[in-house]
Amino acid sequence: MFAKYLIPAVAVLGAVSAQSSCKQTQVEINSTADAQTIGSSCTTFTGNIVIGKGASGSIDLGSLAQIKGDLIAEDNEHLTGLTGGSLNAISGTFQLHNLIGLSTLQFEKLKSVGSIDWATLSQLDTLTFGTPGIQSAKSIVIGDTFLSSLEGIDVTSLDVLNINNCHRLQTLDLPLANLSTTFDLQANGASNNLNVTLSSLKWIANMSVQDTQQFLVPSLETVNGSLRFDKNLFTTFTAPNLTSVQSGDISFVSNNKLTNLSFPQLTTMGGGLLIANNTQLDEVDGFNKLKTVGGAIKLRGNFTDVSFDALNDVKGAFDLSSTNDISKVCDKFQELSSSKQGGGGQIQGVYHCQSNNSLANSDTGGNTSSTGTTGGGSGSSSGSDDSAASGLVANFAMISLAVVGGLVALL
Ligand SMILES: *[C@@H]1O[C@H](CO)[C@@H](O)[C@H](O)[C@H]1NC(C)=O
Ligand SMILES: *[C@@H]1O[C@H](CO)[C@@H](O)[C@H](O)[C@H]1NC(C)=O
Ligand SMILES: *[C@@H]1O[C@H](CO)[C@@H](O)[C@H](O)[C@H]1NC(C)=O
Ligand SMILES: *[C@@H]1O[C@H](CO)[C@@H](O)[C@H](O)[C@H]1NC(C)=O
Ligand SMILES: *[C@@H]1O[C@H](CO)[C@@H](O)[C@H](O)[C@H]1NC(C)=O
Ligand SMILES: *[C@@H]1O[C@H](CO)[C@@H](O)[C@H](O)[C@H]1NC(C)=O
Ligand SMILES: *[C@@H]1O[C@H](CO)[C@@H](O)[C@H](O)[C@H]1NC(C)=O
Ligand SMILES: *[C@@H]1O[C@H](CO)[C@@H](O)[C@H](O)[C@H]1NC(C)=O
Ligand SMILES: *[C@@H]1O[C@H](CO)[C@@H](O)[C@H](O)[C@H]1NC(C)=O
Ligand SMILES: *[C@@H]1O[C@H](CO)[C@@H](O)[C@H](O)[C@H]1NC(C)=O
Ligand SMILES: CC(=O)N[C@H]1CO[C@H](CO)[C@@H](O)[C@@H]1O
Repeated sequence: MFAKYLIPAVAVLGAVSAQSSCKQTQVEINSTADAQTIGSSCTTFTGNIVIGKGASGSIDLGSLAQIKGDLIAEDNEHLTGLTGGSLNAISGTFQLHNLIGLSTLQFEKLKSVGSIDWATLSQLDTLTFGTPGIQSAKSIVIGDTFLSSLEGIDVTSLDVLNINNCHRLQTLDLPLANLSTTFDLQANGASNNLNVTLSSLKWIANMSVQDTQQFLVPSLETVNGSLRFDKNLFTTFTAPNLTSVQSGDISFVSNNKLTNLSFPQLTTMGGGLLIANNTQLDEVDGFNKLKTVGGAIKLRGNFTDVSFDALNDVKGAFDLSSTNDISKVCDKFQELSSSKQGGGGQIQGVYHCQSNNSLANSDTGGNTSSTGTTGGGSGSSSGSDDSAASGLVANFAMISLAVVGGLVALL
């Protein structure tokens, strides 16, 4: 009776037994009956289980407890539900792609998956998982779903997290403590206004966050990569416990409601700092313990005041430009410029500072090479000539200001 599940190669071997049917490269199931035939003889299935494109309605995986392989359903508009009341682990990928009729996903015992890869699930509103639900995964990628909550995903450690285009998701609250490779958020919330709370997050590598309305990381201590925030709607961002960014940059670009940026404990950065086109940010005064910057500092905006009280060692350029008159601020920072530019040498790259630059906000690129080669402006240069702005292009890639800073430092 299991012969119909066997791939031809296995069938040819004639090894038709309950034992061998629990281990196959791949089995395609089209109905609950198909699934339950597997479940009734195997608690663990080794191989991939694929829901056939011809399957329709709801499929129940029955008493199957473990899949050592992938569970895949894709390109099926007739599949409305997928249930596995006994399933506690999927060692491979739990992949659901382009299932526009799927409205129920019920896996109350599922605790561990290799990775979650879900895309285009336009009817899936909630996950019916346990409390807690999934506690172990390496990678979670969820895009273009109807999910209004990620309740049921309770991982504390991950390599990759990417959540995008979930327009009904208004809040994201995860117990995540450590994220070791990349974290990307983009285009979630009804009007790109997701509220994110990561109360336990202590350690992250690269993080790129767009379109959030609130982003709370009260415990964040270490960034071993770059932090990039683009087009968010929050008014305040604070990383109260962040002391160091080991190897990357911090960038805040085009967050047009941001009024308060605060990194009160940050002392060292391996890379550079880019703050640009956050047009409500009048004062940059939230980095007052920052001493060492391995890259460049580039600030563009409607600033009236900028202070870095502890700044002592900037390996790259210091490039500040405001739509407002900041000549007093420029005078202060000139004292830190290289001896060639008349300062004390704390800034090793080129120092450039400019008031009344009506184009200050149009330069959001991370590439500061032109400021490195122009030789910098005088402390309070003004007027329309802005060689820095004209030489730069907007670049949303994670350009390393550290690299640019390194180049500048060599000049
Ligand atoms: C499910 O359907 C596919 C093709 O429609 C077929 O190849 C496969 O054998 C079916 N699976 C079972 C268990 O009958
Ligand atoms: C987080 O994970 C990384 C990479 O696996 C590891 O090096 C680091 O020590 C971890 N940090 C914490 C706080 O667990
Ligand atoms: C972070 O991103 C940078 C630049 O893309 C890359 O070189 C680095 O390896 C990444 N770090 C991690 C931990 O993935
Ligand atoms: C999201 O955060 C904003 C700002 O803190 C708040 O006004 C709003 O009510 C929050 N929305 C939800 C759904 O929690
Ligand atoms: C911030 O760091 C301090 C000192 O290490 C610690 O006592 C405190 O609990 C941390 N706060 C949070 C919210 O993690
Ligand atoms: C900015 O935010 C920080 C952290 O929340 C807070 O301590 C500080 O008072 C705020 N500054 C202003 C001017 O609101
Ligand atoms: C920022 O400065 C630009 C150029 O002067 C101006 O058009 C814009 O209104 C200013 N924005 C704010 C929020 O002050
Ligand atoms: C600056 O931000 C505004 C929105 O606040 C955006 O429309 C504009 O394109 C941004 N400019 C650049 C150069 O990125
Ligand atoms: C920066 O821009 C200049 C000219 O615009 C280009 O030649 C250079 O390769 C760029 N550097 C990086 C690191 O992208
Ligand atoms: C900036 O513009 C204001 C108003 O036009 C002017 O008073 C001031 O002298 C200018 N500052 C510099 C540094 O050119
Ligand atoms: C603790 C840790 O993992 N540190 C790493 C941070 O990133 C740099 C370079 O990206 C690595 O060399 C460190 O080992």
